[in-house]
Amino acid sequence: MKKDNFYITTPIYYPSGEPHMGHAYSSIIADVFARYKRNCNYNVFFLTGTDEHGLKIQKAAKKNGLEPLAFCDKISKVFKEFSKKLNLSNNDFIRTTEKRHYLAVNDLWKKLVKSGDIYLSKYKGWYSVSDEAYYNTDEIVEKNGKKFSTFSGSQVEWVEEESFFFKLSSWQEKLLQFYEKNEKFILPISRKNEVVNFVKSGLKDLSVSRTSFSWGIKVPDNNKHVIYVWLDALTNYLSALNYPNIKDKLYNDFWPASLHVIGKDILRFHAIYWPAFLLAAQIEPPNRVFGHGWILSGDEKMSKSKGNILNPIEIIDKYGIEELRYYLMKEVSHGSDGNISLKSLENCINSDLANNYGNLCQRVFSFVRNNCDNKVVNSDNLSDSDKKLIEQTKFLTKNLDGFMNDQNLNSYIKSVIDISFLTNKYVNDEEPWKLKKTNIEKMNNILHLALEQIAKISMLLNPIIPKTSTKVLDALNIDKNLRNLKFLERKNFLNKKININELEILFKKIN
Ligand code: ME8
Repeated sequence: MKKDNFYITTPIYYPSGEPHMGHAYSSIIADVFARYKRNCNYNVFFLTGTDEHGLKIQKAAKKNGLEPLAFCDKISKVFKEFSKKLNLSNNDFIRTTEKRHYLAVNDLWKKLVKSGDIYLSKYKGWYSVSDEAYYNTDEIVEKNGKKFSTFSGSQVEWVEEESFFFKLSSWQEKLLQFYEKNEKFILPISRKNEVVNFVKSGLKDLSVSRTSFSWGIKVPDNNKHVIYVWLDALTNYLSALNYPNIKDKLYNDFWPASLHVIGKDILRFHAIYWPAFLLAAQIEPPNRVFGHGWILSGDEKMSKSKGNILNPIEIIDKYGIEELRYYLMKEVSHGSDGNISLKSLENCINSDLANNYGNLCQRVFSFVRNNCDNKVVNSDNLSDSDKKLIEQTKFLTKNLDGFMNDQNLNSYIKSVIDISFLTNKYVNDEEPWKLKKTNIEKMNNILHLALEQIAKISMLLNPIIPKTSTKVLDALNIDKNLRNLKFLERKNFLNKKININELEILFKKIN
C-alpha cells in the first residue's frame, strides 16, 4: 500500500432479492468515507459488488425458475443500477462469478492447503442458509418445533456431510495478539470487545467446503466440494486488485485494504475468519473493519419477512437521494442501531437541510444578488463578531478529521451543521440588510465572511451531499482543483473579491 492511498470496500451484496435500506446504508457510509478521503487528496479505490455463490442464491434462482448464473446476471444488474441511484463513487463493481475472482479464490485455497491449514473431515452441526453461517449448539433455540440462531434469529438446519476444515482453532492466540497490536482493527470499540471475548471463549475449526449442492467455486482438484461461500466472498477484496498477481499495480498500490465497512451481523466473518485466512496465507490483513449498526423500524431489523420495509428507491424518488444520504448518515448513531421513519426523515430534511444549510445559502446568495450585483469585496477590518464566528468555526472543525478517521460520521455531521447554525445566527444578529445605507464596508465584510462559511460548510458536507454542495461551490466560482480540505486550511481561502452566480433552491421544505 502506498502512502496517501486508501482502499475502501462495502460488503458485496447477496443478489437474492431487491436492494433494501440496509444495503443503501452500508453503501452510503462507505461512499462518504471514499469521497472524504478524496477530498483530503488521497488516491482512493472504492469497491462494491455482488456475492453470487452458495446455497442461498441457488435456492433463490430455483424459486425464480432460472439457472443460478442467469439469475445472478439479472439481479446483479439491479444492484449495479442501485449503486448509481445512490450516487456511489465506486471505482469498480465486482461479481464473484467473474474469472478474476475464481483465480484469486483458487490461489488463496491452495495457499491454505500448502500452509497445512486445511484438512478433510466431516461436518455435523447447524447451518443457516439465510446467513450462510454455521452455529454452535449453544447458539440455537427451538420455537414451534423449528430451530433458530439466537444470534441472527434466522432458521437453521442440521447438516452432516464430508467437508474440508480450516484450522481456525490454531489461530486463536495469534488473532488475539493481532487485535492487541492493532488496537483499532475493529471499530467501534464495543464491537472489538465482542469479538475479542468470542475469540477468547475458544475457536473451533471452520468448515470451508460443502458437498450437498453445486453452486460455487469448486475446490481445486476435488470436484465433489464447493468452497464455502464466505471464504469465496471475502476474497473479493483481493480479486478486485488482481490478486494473485502480486506484482500488479492495483495490488501494490492498495493492499492491505484501509477499511472494510460492514454491518454488525457479518462482523465475525470479517474480524475473525478473514484475518485468520490471510495470516495463514501470509497476506497482510486489512487495517480496519468498521461494523455499523442495523437500520430498525420500530425495534426490529428492517426486513422483508417482517414487512416493515422503507423502500429506498421509493424514498429516493419521492424525497431525493441527497436527502436520504444526509438523513441516514446523520440519524443513525455511530455504530449503533438506528430507528428510521418517514416522519423523522421529513423533520430532518426541514430542520437541517431546508431551514439550516439551504436557508443560509439562499438568503446570503439572494441578498448579494439583489444588493451587491453578485460581487462582494471585503476589507481587513474584522469586527469582534466576525472574529468570534471564525474562532467558533475553528473550534468545531478541529476534531473533524479525527471523527472521520474513527468512522464517527454523526459527530462529524453534527459539528458541520452546528457551523451552519452559527453562521445563520451570525447573519441574523449582524443584520447586513440594515447597513446598506450606513456602513457598506461592514455589510460587505459580513457577506464575505458568510460566503466563506458557506464554502467551508459545502466542502465539508460534500462527501454526504455531493450534488448539492457542488451546486453551491459552482455558484461560488471556486476552482475545481481547489476543492479539497487542504485548501480550507488556508487563511482567507476565497479571494478578496467573490463573484457569485445564480443559486437555485437547494432543498424544498416539506409541509
Ligand atoms: O451479508 N440495517 O450480504 P447482504 C443495516 N453477501 N444494515 C443491513 C441491514 C439492516 N437492516 N440489513 C442488511 C452479505 N444490512 C454478504 C456480504 S462481504 C464479503 C459479503 C447490511 O446482502 C449487512 O449488515 O445480506 C451487510 O453489511 C450488508 O447489508 C449486505 O448484506
